[in-house]
Amino acid sequence: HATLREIRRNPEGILIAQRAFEEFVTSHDFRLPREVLYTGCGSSHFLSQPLAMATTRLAGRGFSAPCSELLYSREWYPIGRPELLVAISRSGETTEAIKALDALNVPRFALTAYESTLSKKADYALIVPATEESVVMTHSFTAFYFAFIQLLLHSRGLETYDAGLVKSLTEEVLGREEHIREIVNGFDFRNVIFLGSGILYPVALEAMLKMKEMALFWSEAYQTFEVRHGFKSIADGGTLVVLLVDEPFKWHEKLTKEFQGQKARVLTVGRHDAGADYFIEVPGLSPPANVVLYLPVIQFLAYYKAVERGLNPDRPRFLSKVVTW
Ligand code: F1P
Repeated sequence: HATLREIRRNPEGILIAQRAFEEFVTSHDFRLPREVLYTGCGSSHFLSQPLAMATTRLAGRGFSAPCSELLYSREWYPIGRPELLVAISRSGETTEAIKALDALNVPRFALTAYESTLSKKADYALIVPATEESVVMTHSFTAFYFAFIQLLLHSRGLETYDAGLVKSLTEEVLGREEHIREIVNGFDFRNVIFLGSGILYPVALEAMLKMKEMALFWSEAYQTFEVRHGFKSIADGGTLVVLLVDEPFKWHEKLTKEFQGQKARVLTVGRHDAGADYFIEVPGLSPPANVVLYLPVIQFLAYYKAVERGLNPDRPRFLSKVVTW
């Protein structure tokens, strides 16, 4: 499958991203402003969320909304006074993303894989050529994220990440592929709940989408401890709970026990196992780049669930690579 090849290309995506970032900053005298509004559709929207969070964290204000909300319901959102609109689209041809560029009267920035309608229409374009055959976004998500985080750090006068190091840590995570396949094949779960907090929450959302897109499979995502407030009633012996966490503390262990008490099984993805049934270790890397190391894990999970269900994740039913209208 193209999808599998593309997931395995995550480390290469880091280098593609680094090259795109370096080319961009050498050819443009550009700094990201303090207040930035991010938008996209589907995976590109879930990518806009951690970018907005990182912007807020790194001495600024970031906000994200799906393109369609920006177009038709923006009066309901605290958009603030953005100085730049960043539209994200792998294809650069998604109707809503192209239209969203015109939603506000501010400078426009495109983050995309191609010279496209979006890149040509925007005032600035960061083209990260992590191109994909599959309908679903995998390594392109990672590459777009890393390239933009580098640009953000550079814009704030902060030290950028060592791309070679991030690439080798990503390779280490790819080494977990067989273990992930065994977990998926060893437990025939009927539904899956992804949990993440802070910048790992949008990773949980992306994981939920990957499961739906690739494996046509029932999945949910919550901010980690929010799941206890009603939502956990659906978890039983047929449930896999995937806990994404850099540094677990007591509450994570308690949460794991609570789910195990309901006969659900817990998979921790992170630095320590927090008492879970399964554990995928992710090497240490400071936020916001740590996100990069979780992405191949959630992509492999969805991929192997799809294969187990006899589906072709390259061409999921009812979906198309570019959504136009
Ligand atoms: C956005 C998107 C993808 C999704 C599917 C349909 O595409 O929603 O995230 O996986 O392929 O399109 P794009 O605007 O990033 O090209």
